[in-house]
Amino acid sequence: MGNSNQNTVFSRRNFFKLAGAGIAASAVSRVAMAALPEIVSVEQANTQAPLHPNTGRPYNPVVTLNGWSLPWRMNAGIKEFHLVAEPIVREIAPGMKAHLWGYNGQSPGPTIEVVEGDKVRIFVTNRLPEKTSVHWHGQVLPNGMDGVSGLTQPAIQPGKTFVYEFEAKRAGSFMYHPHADEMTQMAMGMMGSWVTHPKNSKLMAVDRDFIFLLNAYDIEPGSYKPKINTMLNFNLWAWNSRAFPGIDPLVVRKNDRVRIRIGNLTMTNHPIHLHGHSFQVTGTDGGFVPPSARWPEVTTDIAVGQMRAIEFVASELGDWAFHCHKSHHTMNAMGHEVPTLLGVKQDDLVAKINNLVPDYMAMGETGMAEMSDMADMMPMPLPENTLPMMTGKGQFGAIDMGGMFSTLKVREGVAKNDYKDPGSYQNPKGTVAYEFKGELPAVVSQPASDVKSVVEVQVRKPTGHEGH
Ligand SMILES: [Cu+2]
Repeated sequence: MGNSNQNTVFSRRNFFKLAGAGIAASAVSRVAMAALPEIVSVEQANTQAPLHPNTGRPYNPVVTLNGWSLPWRMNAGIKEFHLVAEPIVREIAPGMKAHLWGYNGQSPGPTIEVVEGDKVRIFVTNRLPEKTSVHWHGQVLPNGMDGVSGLTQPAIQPGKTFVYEFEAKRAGSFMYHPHADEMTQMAMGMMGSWVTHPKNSKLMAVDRDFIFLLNAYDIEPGSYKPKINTMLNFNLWAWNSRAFPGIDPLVVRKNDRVRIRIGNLTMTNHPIHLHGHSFQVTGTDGGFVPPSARWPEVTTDIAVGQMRAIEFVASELGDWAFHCHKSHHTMNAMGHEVPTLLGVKQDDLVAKINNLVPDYMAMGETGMAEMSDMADMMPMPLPENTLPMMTGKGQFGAIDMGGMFSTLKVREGVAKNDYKDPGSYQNPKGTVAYEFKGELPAVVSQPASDVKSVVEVQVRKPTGHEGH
């Protein structure tokens, strides 16, 4: 921790304690004379309290899942932010840390929140070992502020600071990411969310407003750095650089109107699925969707480079699964190369392998869930710094999930700004699936229906091939 104003690193939690709701204002007073806005950095990977605006136009702040929003200062009517591109260490989930590149201490970088019509100035300091730039994905802005190195500006060389200035013209959900050596820098975790709130804070108002980015890494078990030229074979599917069980739950009060904004900066699409409710897609990175163009959904596909905002009323109490529907995206690193062993008797094999590898255990004979059940009973030795394929524990046992998975926790009487995990849902008596303990009836063969016999008649049977 340096004593220069421009180098101050502090715990955001303490900062909130000190400043209360006055975070933006106190940041200003401490550095009022400095040429550059203070650099705010965060060390925790858990969801931070929403940043309520203390200067500028009012708005309802978002909650960044496993992330935070960047404080700003007002300078002659302009909102000034300071982003620092730098190598960081991110906890992907308890038990695994990754050496990534990010902004202001974390990957993804902090969410930037402004209001439609705000004049914005963003200082970007490059502390990476190579050049970078920041592209403001989805913004309508002067061409020279678009952040495409070589095309719209010279790249920001290591050690240099560049200034971006534009007006936030359109309300909506956006992203930021480098446009210089993109393959490396995005594979290393450089990205962040951007929200432009509507000028009229009553427009599109919700009770809880979450945001996160979909991202993916290829980090070999036992190592710390992502492989940057992987195109398809990622082994860590993450939300805001966290994998389940490292992703916080989305906590809401019953009958809250909820918005979840999700941006995709991976190299594949993700069908995001919510249990127990139906939602509407109310926003894209092009802005809000007119009400007449919305339809009910329980899964929405988010293509590469897209941002989607979904909205619903959290009418159903419970712990509802919320996840990517590609089943390989709800798995963690260990186990991607495991062959299918369903139904394969391994007893003899294990005896033989045990001569060579004493600790070898047979796995997958009845499905892969035995891996998480086993981990439950006796933790298996894992290589250092990786995550078991499927994990997470619920009140009824192993959840068998990893990667892009979390829960929407709907509860009665949650206080307005309370986002802390309320624990497992207490299901009312008689509302949980239960075991039937009686006799099973015999299997009855369904006689072929008329339709089926018609089809059979129409199929020309091959003749003279009895031997086949
Ligand atoms: Cu997915």
